[in-house]
Amino acid sequence: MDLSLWQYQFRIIMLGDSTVGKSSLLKRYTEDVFLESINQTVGVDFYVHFLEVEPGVRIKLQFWDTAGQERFRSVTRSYYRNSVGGLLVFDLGNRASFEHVQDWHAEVRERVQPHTVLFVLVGHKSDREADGERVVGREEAERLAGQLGAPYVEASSKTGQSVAEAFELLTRRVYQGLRSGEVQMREGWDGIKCSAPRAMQLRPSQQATPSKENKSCAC
Ligand SMILES: Nc1nc2c(ncn2[C@@H]2O[C@H](COP(=O)(O)OP(=O)(O)OP(=O)(O)O)[C@@H](O)[C@H]2O)c(=O)[nH]1
Ligand SMILES: [Mg+2]
Repeated sequence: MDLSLWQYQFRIIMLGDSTVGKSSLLKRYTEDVFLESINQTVGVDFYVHFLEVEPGVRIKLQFWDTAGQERFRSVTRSYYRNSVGGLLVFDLGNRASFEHVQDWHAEVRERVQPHTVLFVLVGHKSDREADGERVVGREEAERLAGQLGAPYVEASSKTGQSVAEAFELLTRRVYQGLRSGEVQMREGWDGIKCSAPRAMQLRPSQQATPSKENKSCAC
């Protein structure tokens, strides 16, 4: 498979308190590994992954893995504006990380104006439930997700449970948002980019009748 072929690039930002497992989620999703001992993120790290959202439509996902620690906030904030998707992560065994989700959400929403960011809420480290370490219930997490207008997924990077589901849900949500006009490509904003020539290589039928989203490509 030629990974250089993609039609859309989505920039996705990882959000949540330090130690909730943002980097671990990305490592599991992009490399299928889990590390008990993993370095704290310093500033922002960068990951890439490709996903086919429907036959012939390949998305390049560019992930910005932000440091949850407050001392890096001035650096991480500068990445909010050019994101189209956000994975809001909390630890099911850490009440404070759940209570801070609304702050992360509000801060990103405020800074990304006038653009739109679509979110998925992730209750992470679901494997800890087996050890009686869950302190956030599914119902209250679903309630919060409802208030934020985001789907909710419980996942574990340790076991791999629902990790791909969380990322794919967010990617499909952005893709649907793009098709429906909920999110739009704009000059001077890097949340979404497109690669029209490659789209034509992948879907020759679109050369004759370009789809709505290809027509609006700025590239
Ligand atoms: N039990 C369990 N532990 C996890 C899971 N995911 C991550 N961890 C552990 O949680 C700790 C923190 O994980 P990180 O991925 O570094 O957390 P982070 O959110 O990236 O932290 P910052 O970079 O400081 O913002 C590490 O010790 C991981 O091994 C999981 O699904 N289950
Ligand atoms: Mg990290």
